[in-house]
Amino acid sequence: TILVVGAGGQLGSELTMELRKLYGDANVVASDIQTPKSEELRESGPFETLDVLDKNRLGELYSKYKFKQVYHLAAVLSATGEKNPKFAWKLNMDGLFHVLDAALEHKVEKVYWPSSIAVFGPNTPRENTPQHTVMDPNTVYGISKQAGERWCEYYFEKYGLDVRSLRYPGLIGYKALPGGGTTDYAVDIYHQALAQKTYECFLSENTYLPMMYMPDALKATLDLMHAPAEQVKVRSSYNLSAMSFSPKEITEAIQKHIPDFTISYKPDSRQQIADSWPKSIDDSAARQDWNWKPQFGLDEMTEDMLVNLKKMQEIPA
Ligand code: VAH
Repeated sequence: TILVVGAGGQLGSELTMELRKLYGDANVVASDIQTPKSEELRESGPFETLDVLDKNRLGELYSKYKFKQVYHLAAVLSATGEKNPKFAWKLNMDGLFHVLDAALEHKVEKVYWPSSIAVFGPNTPRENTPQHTVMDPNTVYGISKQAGERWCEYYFEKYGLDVRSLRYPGLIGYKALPGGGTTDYAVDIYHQALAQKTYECFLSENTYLPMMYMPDALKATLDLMHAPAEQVKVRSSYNLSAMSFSPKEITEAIQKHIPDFTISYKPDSRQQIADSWPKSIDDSAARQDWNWKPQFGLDEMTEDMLVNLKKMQEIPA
């Protein structure tokens, strides 16, 4: 069986459904601190409440289900983390330690833990950011991801735990809303374009950020987890990339479908976070080690997002 921690989140809810398709509904236990809103997630397979800070509860679940793999996706993201730095550090770090220690104790075969482009900071080269480079993250979320990468590599080197990780760019999907990140504008904009044909963007028009459509993120995660262990040479976390765009460019892509869509700009505190992150990422290590290759660019994603969001709006909630 597989455990997904944080299964109710933007990535967790889609990854859980993908894993259930692959391994069978009954073999993928979804867990989160609260019952997920998505009925599909609740109805399609086992769900357990789990606060990842509750080590005993985690142990109970490991003993009950004897997990072979664990996907630990529970975290406080960048923007939310800045509002509550100490809690963000505690949840992101203690949550990771609980999952790693339980995985060792219960002989879990593979652990997945997501990192992020947020591990890079103001002094990191911002174009084609290398796999190994200067990293001076200045958000608590980024600091916790950098520390988390160090610990994942340590558990692999020192204890032989097969833990794998990807530095996700901003993730965009239509099935679940994002949870308090700086890249969330790129999801909100599609909803607003359909709902009211205008969007007030919290980042400035030329803020370039690395982004990825959810199907590519799911494929990368499963490709990495299915690769033979000896091919997984990076045990901190792999750079991963699909595209980079600015609010101006995603607006132009949407206007090809909704010509009278308009955008206005009202940068807020998230602008500083975005300005500390890379504009583009060099993911050649992932391409070499386990044949990573993205499928979706901005136009393909925009078409797919609008078509599917329209369909979801037509089906009464
Ligand atoms: C965030 N969506 O904005 C997340 C992600 C690269 C960004 O880590 O915090």
